[in-house]
Amino acid sequence: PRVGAAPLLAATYVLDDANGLGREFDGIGAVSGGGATSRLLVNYQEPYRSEILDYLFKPNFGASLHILKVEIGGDAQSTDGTEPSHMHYENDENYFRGYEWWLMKEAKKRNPKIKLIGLPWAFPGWIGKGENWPYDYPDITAYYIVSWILGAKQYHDLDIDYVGIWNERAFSSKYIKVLRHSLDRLGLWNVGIIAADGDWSISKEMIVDPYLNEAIEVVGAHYPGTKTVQNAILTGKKLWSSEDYSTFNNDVGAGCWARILNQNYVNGNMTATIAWNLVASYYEELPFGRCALMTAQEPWSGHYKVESPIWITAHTTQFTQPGWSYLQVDGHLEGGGSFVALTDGLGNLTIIIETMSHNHSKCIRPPLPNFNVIPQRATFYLRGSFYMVQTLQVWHSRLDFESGNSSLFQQLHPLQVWRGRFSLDLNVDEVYTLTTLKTGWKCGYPEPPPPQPFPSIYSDDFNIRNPPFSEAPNFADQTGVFEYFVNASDPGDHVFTLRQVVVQRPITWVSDADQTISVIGNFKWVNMTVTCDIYIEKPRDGGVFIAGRVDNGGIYVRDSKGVFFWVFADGTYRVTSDLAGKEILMKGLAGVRDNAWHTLTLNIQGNSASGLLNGYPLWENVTISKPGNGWAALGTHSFEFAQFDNFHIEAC
Ligand code: 147
Ligand code: CA
Repeated sequence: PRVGAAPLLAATYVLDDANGLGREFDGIGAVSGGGATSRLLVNYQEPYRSEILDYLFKPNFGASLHILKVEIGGDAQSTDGTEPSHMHYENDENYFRGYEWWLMKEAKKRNPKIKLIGLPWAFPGWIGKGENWPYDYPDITAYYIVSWILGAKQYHDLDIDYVGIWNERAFSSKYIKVLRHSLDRLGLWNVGIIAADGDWSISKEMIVDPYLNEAIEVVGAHYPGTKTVQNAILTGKKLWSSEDYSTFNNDVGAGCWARILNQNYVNGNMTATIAWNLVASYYEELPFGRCALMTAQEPWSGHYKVESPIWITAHTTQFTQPGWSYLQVDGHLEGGGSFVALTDGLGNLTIIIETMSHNHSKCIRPPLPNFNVIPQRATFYLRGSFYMVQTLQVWHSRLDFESGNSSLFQQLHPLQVWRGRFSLDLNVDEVYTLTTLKTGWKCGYPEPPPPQPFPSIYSDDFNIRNPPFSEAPNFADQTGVFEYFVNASDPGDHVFTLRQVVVQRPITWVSDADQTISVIGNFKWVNMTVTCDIYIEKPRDGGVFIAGRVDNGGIYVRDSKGVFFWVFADGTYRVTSDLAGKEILMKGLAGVRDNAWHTLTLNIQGNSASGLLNGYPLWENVTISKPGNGWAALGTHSFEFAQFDNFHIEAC
């Protein structure tokens, strides 16, 4: 009962299963990758790392996700970094690179029923035999993708449930059929194809091509704005929002997420929604910083934050499962907002109501047409098998944009249902879950440590015999892939190093740089000394750099500026203010050659920089104007092998 004036608007809604149910529900999920979005997560110390994973995957705990979608690494830039491929080269196979295998296993450990999806953003160059296109040799591409699925099973005992085509890029009907055929031939009938992870346009081709239609299990669209198209419905397939959200994870992000989780079904018949991205574990200054369900971007401090979208997710995920069914209802509330109702077919009922206002639920895309939401009284009539329901558990969130004191996923007093009828007074910017399930849970862990900047003195000698991951902590590759490497026969100090291993331009998703680069540290650093041992492997025009004040990465990596100190196998050096190497500040002879170790030091103080080779001054008093701050970095002149060792920064 509401205190004070009666609500302006009162309306009734009927929930009835007597005439059958609506579509089958396939779950709520999130994407790791597309790209490198979980990069910093793996280096969290325990217990924080396990806590974060619990908030994401543990059933009846936090987000309790039903679906985990990961990038099939393609050695190329895919938004916030590169992810390594399981096949860098044609005759190469390795299923222990990167962190997606580990993440899938951690998710499965917590929820054995979680559905797994793999999707490539990019492919290693050899797939296209030199062309920037993955469909000229569909058998090769299918072999590459099927290998990833087989490797998941063979080396990690992971059953992949779905596989995609090429994220947000062209699809090929021919390739999709070849992929389906390759999967079937290997007995992978249970792996469903999702297509085409872009707009809905593939549905038009599916309608006129029964073989294509047959090959595809799910039509997946991105950022559909809660709407589908007639052709998609005509395919008769499951419709998913296979990537959505991508909104900064404050309360507006939570509002976006609450609205689309309901309305993707209500307006668009979509039975799964997948958030980009799972957890913001990449440097915040990279593109789309914190556009994730929660934040864990400081492995050096252990600090992380369970943001409000986690609790919005819980409203659906803790009280439904893939395999439940939506009830047939219109789902629009008369005063604005929406509701969905789901059942397990065994008597359980879950109703999720959202009343998100326009300005408090905008997502990053597409633009949101205007609408109004007002306080309202909703009366529900439960009919059919739900007539017998007597009590509903109540979970409530109110996003408060005035005080900032939102109340998130709180359990309220159970609601008594009287002869299949109950009423609820709804305010604006609220989420309610009403459910017969008593399993809901909100508790969590003690506060993690407070935030800390990246340590201003930092070293890595890469001396680790059996590293748990192929990549060294905190290095965030932006073009190319940098891996731990062992020089078994090295007589001296460089048995264990870091090596750049991508030697051919990949089939890219965006414009990777023509150089390779990995960034590290604090974007706010102004003054710094970077030292690193380097080893050029490529004769003649091979070359490497170390850098400071690097100001860009992710999809903008090609435009990175900073202070770059290069040495080349031909014995020359350069200082440039850009990664592309076009803006030369200084150049000369250094005497560096390939296949030998040298030590580079770059010193940036105020508006002046200097460089040392093997501890001796090589150049000095180079004036720098822009940028004023940025990360440290290392990398190579082209897609070429090179090694790095004894990396050291002192910065402020
Ligand atoms: C998506 C990508 O699939 C993700 O990897 C990530 O980059 C995400 C960031 O928001 O964006 O790609 C899109 C890029 C542009 C549009 C839609 C999706 N767009 O302009 O409609
Ligand atoms: Ca070493």
